[in-house]
Amino acid sequence: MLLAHLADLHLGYRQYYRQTAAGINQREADVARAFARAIDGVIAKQPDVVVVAGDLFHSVRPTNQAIVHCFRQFQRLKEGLPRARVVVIAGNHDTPRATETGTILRLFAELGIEVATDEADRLVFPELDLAVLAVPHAAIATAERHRLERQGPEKYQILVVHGEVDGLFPLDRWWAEPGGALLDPSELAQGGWSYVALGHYHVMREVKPRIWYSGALDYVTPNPWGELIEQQKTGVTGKGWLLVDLDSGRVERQYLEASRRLIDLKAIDARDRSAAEIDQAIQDRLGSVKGGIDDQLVRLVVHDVPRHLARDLDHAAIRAAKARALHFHLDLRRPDAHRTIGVGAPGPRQTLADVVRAFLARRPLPERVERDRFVDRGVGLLESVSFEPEPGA
Ligand SMILES: [Mn+2]
Repeated sequence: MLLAHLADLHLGYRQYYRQTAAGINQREADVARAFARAIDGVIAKQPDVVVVAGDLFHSVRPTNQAIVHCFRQFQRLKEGLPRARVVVIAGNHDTPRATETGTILRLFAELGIEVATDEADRLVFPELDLAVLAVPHAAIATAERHRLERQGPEKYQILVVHGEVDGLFPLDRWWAEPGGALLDPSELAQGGWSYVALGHYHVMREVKPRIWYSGALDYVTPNPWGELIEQQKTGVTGKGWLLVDLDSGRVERQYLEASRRLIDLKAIDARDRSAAEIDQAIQDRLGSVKGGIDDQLVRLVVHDVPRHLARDLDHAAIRAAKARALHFHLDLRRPDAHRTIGVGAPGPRQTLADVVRAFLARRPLPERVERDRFVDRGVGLLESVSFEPEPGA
């Protein structure tokens, strides 16, 4: 019995300014293509059941273009796998704050897909001896929810749920997706499941045997560089979906061909260097990329760049690099950005990050929000924004 596990498609996601010849945001087109490639791969493997663990769309009100694309891909899936069961749940990105807003996901029920948007739904497929407990974000985000454990006599019991497994996300998790419901890993492990298909964490990851995040199909968080670091920690080499043998518990990673590369260049230390030397170091780094930076996503961090040196850099050369790459993020960091100061410590040379940290440390919070994580995310978001001085400014 084979299961295909996908999650976090984020169709309609847009980033950067470049458009395709057809006038579509280039990254939105990449994300759409990744889904089409995943559907090709799923059809080729002929699974008995396909689950999509939330965040089909990046927003509650996706564009018509994203809806049509999603509909066509599911239609291809149903035509390619006429006997397979397909189960979809809503993630936090698919779930409207107000219930009267409604959700577009129900549209896909027209194709014979099982869709859970508000409440947990226990779906039984007798011909497969299979039960799927589909738990959308709205059903897990409430305080009074049912325990997630298997019921009934079916041999194969699958849980599909969208949320954050407590303790799994890295401490420097500010790049990760906010807004997920918390899941207790021991509850998942003790539920008696044949397999737990998780959504929300965008990097492929085994939580425990038979409990997995498939990750997203492309880099669709505001800061993909943190995802690269996470991938390296766990030996993951890209984005894709999972093919699961429910009998043996064997999980095969199905990597997708990426539309473009994500290149995080080795950081430069600008201390005691002149503007010309920094310029040279930047060009050396860019020149070291095999195959070139054209149409790729590139980041280069330069530490210890005082404001006056940043102004004196060769901005024409930097602009040229930005024009070649799909996105070139030259992240110039000022010397004092490194300094760490205790929470709330006053001082004449507080950085902006210090001020924000001190403010967030005092801000009243709802009881359920953990202060340290809240503060780290706020400061992380601030620090993810580089300063890129205008020439002559
Ligand atoms: Mn997501």
